[in-house]
Amino acid sequence: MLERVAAEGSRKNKEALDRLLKESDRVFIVAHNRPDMDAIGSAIGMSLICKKKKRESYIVLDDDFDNGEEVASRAIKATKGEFKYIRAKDLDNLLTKNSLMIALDVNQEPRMATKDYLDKFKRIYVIDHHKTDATTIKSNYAYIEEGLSSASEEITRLIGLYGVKLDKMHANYLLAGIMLDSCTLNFDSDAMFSAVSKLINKGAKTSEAKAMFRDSIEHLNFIREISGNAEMISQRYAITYDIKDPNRIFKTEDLAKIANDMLLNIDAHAVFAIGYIKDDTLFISARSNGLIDVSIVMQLFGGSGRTTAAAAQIKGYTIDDVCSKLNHILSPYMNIGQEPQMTLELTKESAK
Ligand SMILES: [Mn+2]
Repeated sequence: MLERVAAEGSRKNKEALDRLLKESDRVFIVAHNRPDMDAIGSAIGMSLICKKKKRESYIVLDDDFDNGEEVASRAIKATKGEFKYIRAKDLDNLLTKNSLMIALDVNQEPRMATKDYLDKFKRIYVIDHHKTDATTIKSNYAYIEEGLSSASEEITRLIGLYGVKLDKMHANYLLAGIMLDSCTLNFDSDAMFSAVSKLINKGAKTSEAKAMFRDSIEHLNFIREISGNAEMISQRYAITYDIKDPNRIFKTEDLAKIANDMLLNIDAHAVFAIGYIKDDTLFISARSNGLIDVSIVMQLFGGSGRTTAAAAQIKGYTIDDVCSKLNHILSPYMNIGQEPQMTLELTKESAK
């Protein structure tokens, strides 16, 4: 996104936030369930804005938050004394008549810890970069823009507009959020780099943000092994799962890492990493180079995401079922010798 366009968006976002904050006494910030570093980085940034505007704010976590990204769990533990992290059930005691809910890095109701309390909020404000669908929350104000690298990028601009003092650690969390969702700054956006530059100016370091995600060599080898077992289909897309132990239970963040590794190292338009995350629940992590809209493919499995990164959680299927369904969905668009269509026009029909 061009910086000029982003700046105009941020100005409007600030205006709307100012208005909603003025009408509200408490703020409840919610990111997506099983948060990642973009979710937590942007939630921390928004808490700092609320502090500056003298509004009491809480970050609402889902009961499964510890099964999100490890680096996000570590950030939550490290900042427990500084920000008020609560669970959805705490809303029973804390909600006021004039509470404001702020959803960051999420727009779909089922992915929010506050989903059972939505009718209790008179005001809802959303900033996100995922696609919308039928489950998108109704809000008073929403800025949902796929041109954003991350929610953290937008919050970084808002922090600038509000004149919030950022310390080095907070700047590093926001930078880590941007780096996660931009595939380590692999996102050609003038506006993103200028947000990154602001964070570096506050003491953030790309090396330190990168180090938050660092893995042990054993774990890295494991990721590489599953990624390296990928099967290439029609010379266009690649699918992988744990061939040796198909019933293995994965962390969703590991399936994301496997998919990222595949996209980086395999000459494919789209990649899919499949594995169980519970005994009866499969997870697909999908990535693409932009020529195939994987969010549409994941929607056919009940999932969601962005053009280049999406995921789905599925019950009642085997890995074989998922593979053949993927092949069925994608094969018409994969004729060798032709470029795949920029955007797949898929309907529920094509998933059958
Ligand atoms: Mn994000």
